[in-house]
Amino acid sequence: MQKDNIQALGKLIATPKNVLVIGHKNPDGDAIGSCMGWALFLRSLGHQVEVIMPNDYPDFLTWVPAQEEIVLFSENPDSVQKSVSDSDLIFTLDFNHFSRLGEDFARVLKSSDSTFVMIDHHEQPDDYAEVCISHPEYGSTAELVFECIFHLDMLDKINKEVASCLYLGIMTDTGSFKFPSTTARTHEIASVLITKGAKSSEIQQKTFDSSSYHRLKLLGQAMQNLKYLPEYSTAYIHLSQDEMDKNNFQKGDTEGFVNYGLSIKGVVLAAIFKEDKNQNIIKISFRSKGNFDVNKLARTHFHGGGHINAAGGRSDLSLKETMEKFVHLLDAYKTELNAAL
Ligand SMILES: [Mn+2]
Repeated sequence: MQKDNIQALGKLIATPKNVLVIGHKNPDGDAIGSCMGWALFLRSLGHQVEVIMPNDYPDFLTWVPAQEEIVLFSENPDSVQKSVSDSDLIFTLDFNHFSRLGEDFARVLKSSDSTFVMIDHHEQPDDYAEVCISHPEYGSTAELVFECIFHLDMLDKINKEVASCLYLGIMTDTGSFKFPSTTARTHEIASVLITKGAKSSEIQQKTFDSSSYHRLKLLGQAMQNLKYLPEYSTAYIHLSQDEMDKNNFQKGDTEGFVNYGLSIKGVVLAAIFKEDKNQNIIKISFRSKGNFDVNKLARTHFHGGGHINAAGGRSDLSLKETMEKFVHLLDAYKTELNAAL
């Protein structure tokens, strides 16, 4: 972490300000955890803080401390617009490009003359932030938030609530400390957070063991649709709109499904293709093992991006055509795929 970034950050938060903390569209555990953790920390320093998300988040995150005060742009565009113009300082967490907010919200931020600070762990950050704390080598934004507080020498400000939020972000973005981005330092940080009051087992339970009956039925359908291509070390799943409707699909229900493909022995690349008839697109998530770069794959072929081992994208083709395109592409990556492990 760069010293001058921390100094600049320290200066910005040294006096009470009107602060917004903003996460990305379709917020996940890291977006909610890092934003709420950072917001509660800032509030303890005397700042006026509002947390804004572009749209709603899944039910399994409704246990998060103070999440009930999150303002959704999708439901309150006017009040958010006012908050943005009244703000002195805007933190954007867990994303690095306004396009991750959706068009309308992005426009509001583009026209703001607030000071922006980015804290994020995705590849290729945009240049809108005065202070840009961008570290793709980190497993989660929540871990980066912890490092900021650590380098600011303010660990004493981490109470049970802040600790629980940050633990959530680290836990969800590292697949419960499984992904390669998990380091000795990650465990060290988790240990500090537990000491500060985060209840590891309880947080795991509240986050992961909160499935609905319908979600498990949908997982069953997804597993029925699982395809395995050993010659490309690849497995993929699809869900049609019809299959999701039949199983009463709720936001967040397919979270983690893609990892089942990756759990097959020898599989290096896994994908899930979900039909979205509302937006008339196919939503795609990619996961990989080893050094096979799904960020590059998603950026080059599916209008997306993310990290080396986890990325997302979309396609305007039909579900069937999208999967055909994907399978067709694999040939060009065959050597890379079979050498990644
Ligand atoms: Mn993240």
